Amino acid sequence: MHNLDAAGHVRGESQYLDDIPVQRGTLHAAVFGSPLAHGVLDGLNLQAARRAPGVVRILTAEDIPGENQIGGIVPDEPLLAEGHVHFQSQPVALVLAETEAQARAAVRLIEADITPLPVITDPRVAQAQGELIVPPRTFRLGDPATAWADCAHIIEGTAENGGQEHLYIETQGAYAYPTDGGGVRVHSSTQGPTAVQRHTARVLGTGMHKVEVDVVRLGGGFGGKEDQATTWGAMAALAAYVLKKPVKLVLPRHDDLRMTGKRHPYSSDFKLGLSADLKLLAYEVTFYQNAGAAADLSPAVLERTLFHACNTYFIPNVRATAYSCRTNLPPNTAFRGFGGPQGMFVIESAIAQAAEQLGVPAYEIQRRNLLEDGQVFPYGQRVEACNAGLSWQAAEQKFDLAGWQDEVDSFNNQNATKKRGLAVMPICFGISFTKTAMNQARALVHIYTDGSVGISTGAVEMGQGVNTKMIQVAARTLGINPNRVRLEATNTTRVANTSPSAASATADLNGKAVEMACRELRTRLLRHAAEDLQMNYEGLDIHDEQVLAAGTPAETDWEKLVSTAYWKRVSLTENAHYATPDLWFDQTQEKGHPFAYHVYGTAVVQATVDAVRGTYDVDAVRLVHDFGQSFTPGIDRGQIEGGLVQGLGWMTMEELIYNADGRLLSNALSTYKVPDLYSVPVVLDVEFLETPGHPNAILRAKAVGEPPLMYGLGGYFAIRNAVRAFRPDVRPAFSAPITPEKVLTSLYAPAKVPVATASRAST
Ligand code: LUZ
Ligand code: MOS
Repeated sequence: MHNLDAAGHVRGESQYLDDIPVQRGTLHAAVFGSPLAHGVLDGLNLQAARRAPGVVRILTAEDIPGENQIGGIVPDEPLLAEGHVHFQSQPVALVLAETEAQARAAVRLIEADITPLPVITDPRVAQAQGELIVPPRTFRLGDPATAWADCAHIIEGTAENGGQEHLYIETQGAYAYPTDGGGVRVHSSTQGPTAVQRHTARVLGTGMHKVEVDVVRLGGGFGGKEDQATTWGAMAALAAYVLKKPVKLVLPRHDDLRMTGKRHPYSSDFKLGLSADLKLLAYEVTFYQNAGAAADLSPAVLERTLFHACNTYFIPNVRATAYSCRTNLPPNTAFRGFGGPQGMFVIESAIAQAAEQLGVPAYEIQRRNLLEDGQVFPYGQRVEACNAGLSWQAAEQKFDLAGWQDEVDSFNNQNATKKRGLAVMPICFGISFTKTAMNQARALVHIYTDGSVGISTGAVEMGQGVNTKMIQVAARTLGINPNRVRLEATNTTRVANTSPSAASATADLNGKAVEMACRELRTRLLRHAAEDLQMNYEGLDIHDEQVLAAGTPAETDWEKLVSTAYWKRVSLTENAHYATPDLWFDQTQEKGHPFAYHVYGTAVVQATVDAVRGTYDVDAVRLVHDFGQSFTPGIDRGQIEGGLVQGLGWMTMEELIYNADGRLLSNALSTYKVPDLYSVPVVLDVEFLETPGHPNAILRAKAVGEPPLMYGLGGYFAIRNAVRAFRPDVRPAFSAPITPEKVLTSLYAPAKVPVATASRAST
């Protein structure tokens, strides 16, 4: 089945936040952000802005009736700055005016009186000064300290990765208005309606029951609206509540780029030990995460970096330590992969460096160390139903890896100004929120008397096709045509206490709840059929799966069944609760069973570098991905393609640059380059690995949201290999993204001198 949203999108009929008709008297808001990255906020001069045309009111921290606090994991983030400012563009005041243009014009008339304080942008500097968001964490397996003695080869190095701007097409925003009885309704472009509800209630000093959050769909999220949509939802609600007027707040792109956090840059040290036959024996890694000025989701992101520190390899002796470092940048946040890609970039860099020093292809090391059933992850979970070897072998055979490498080598022999590089990128990604409690979801299913069905869940549609999946699950479980089923907007009054749509787990968690509710309804209807109608179902064991499948009612029977059930006063509504089974994690030991299952896959990536210009093309990506039993292959393929290209962008061209004052220099699309159509590999081959899927996955179709992003890491190493085909004597620093500038610097580096790191937050 295709994505049910597609027709509305191409016709321009799909409703986003900005398409909600505004009420008469709606005020428009614009945010004044701090001009400095760190300082004491001595005062604000609002006189000129207050007198500006159309301005109705300017709100500051003093106007907050409840708590000025929106921090989730750590309560360290005010909604509006008070006393201090901690990052450039941190929200300080909210201007309400009759039009959007008037609000934005008035913002420019505000002056802040700030005494500057020293600015930190480098996570290692922050760590050295004890500026940590949470205490460091260490995952351990075996004992590297003693294992080094057994290693034939030991390599050490550092790796740096930059951040990444989410660049959802729809910027952050919310529309809020007072409701009957002193409540407020918030239409928010958020992945986490409950987070918006909870923090809005906190800011207003009221109960969550007075705050209704409604989400139809987002024009993209990618993690950027998992936590950080809350700011704008709570601000719009605050103004609506205080002024008793409808208030709309939509960030202009420039504000969105400056004010919101991004993927975390990391700076990391690694030490890797190998045996003579290239087995990985020991790995020590230290991650310095650039968290920005407040915790946001950084501690959870840090944790996932540790979970994915070894990617898809078994290493018997591991010590991985991670510091979450407080800097004066906007708080960095969730972004597809959630710290996993950063961890995986370091182990892949370590393997690449080992390969280069030992004079073997990296894939020889990768292949010999793939995870196998019965081994254990450093966090204590046993490796089960592992498809690492299966996907590797499938890729090796389907794409004739050896023949492909020969082609690349002969191309390189025949070309003086162009060189090719090949890299293999296997992935392993754990599916579940690492915070066990978040792995729960609910679904509310109504069957109406005409046989049509309305479903509410906690899932937020953000282009990933989750609505189509929920409808499929319901239609299959009830045995009816999907066109009878509608998915309602995500609303906190219908489904409460939801986890954000995140962690690749939305379809699994909400889908399982939909499946449970629909099963219960179906069982109830079949019982009614057997007992009251003496239809074909008489005497059937309605709990038997096979009988259920065989007994799918015909369409007309369905309508009769539903209508007669209603007249017999059979309930046609069901509410189900799903919690992923068998999950636990003990943070004191850093051991447990945090994931419902893992997703595997293997990509082979080819890049061609132009030695004259330093430019490159990632010209072919062929991959084998572990979808399990996909029931929406078109949508799932789209997720792989999109994730891959997003990962390639992060690794190759997307370069966030902050200056030493903490100011974002790459603050527009003229200076921040993202992949476009021409960046998509000309050859993009997505093969489905034949596997039975996993019982914890919805209808045995494995999660597809985040894992494919990490295939993009292959682009980095393919380009690097091409550079080294020109210059085998240079070993470029492991510094992502590998921009054309860095490629050129490497190509023209003085002989035998490693090229210095070119991109750190402090440059
Ligand atoms: N969000 C979260 C996530 O709160 N916990 C997670 O483990 C996670 N993983 C991926 C993306 N978002
Ligand atoms: Mo996400 S990074 O699953 O919001």
